[in-house]
Amino acid sequence: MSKPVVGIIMGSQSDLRIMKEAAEVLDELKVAYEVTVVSAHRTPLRMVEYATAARGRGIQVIVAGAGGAAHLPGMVASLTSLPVIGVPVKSSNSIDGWDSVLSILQMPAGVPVATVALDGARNAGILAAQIVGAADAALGQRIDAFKESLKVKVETTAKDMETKGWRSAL
Ligand code: RP5
Repeated sequence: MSKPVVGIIMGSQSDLRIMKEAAEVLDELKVAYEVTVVSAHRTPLRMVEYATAARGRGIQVIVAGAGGAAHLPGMVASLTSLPVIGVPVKSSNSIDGWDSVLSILQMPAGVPVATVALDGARNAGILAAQIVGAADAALGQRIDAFKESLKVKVETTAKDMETKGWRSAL
């Protein structure tokens, strides 16, 4: 396995059921990553250590997921010049998910976090791959092929629906 270029972190082990989707799509796209738990509230010094050391270890993008009072992505973004993608997680302590969406989305000027949809870890993984792929032609080609497969899937479904009737698509 080559050196990780994407760091996937989450506030709690309980976020893994969602955050694994970022890892799974990075596997599909053959992008090396690492996965760990870093809690902004329970392990603040570990968060500082992780965020400040990540670039030096070769990480190019951080995907950070958290639920409830979701401070991890924003705080990590405040500590590093690496791009940070935030995943709001609907967790056991979420009111309805909006709490973590807004915590991650509404960052102050100067400290951006690229926020994906609630529980949108798969998109976070794809976006991380696209960021790395901007300067990696081979990865860029794999992402193009991935996007092409999405197109073919929709076109095949549409054709089946049109020719075999909508019931065939249920
Ligand atoms: C957040 O609190 C975590 O990111 C998680 O989504 C949520 C609940 O954590 P646990 O109580 O399940 O550890 O900080």
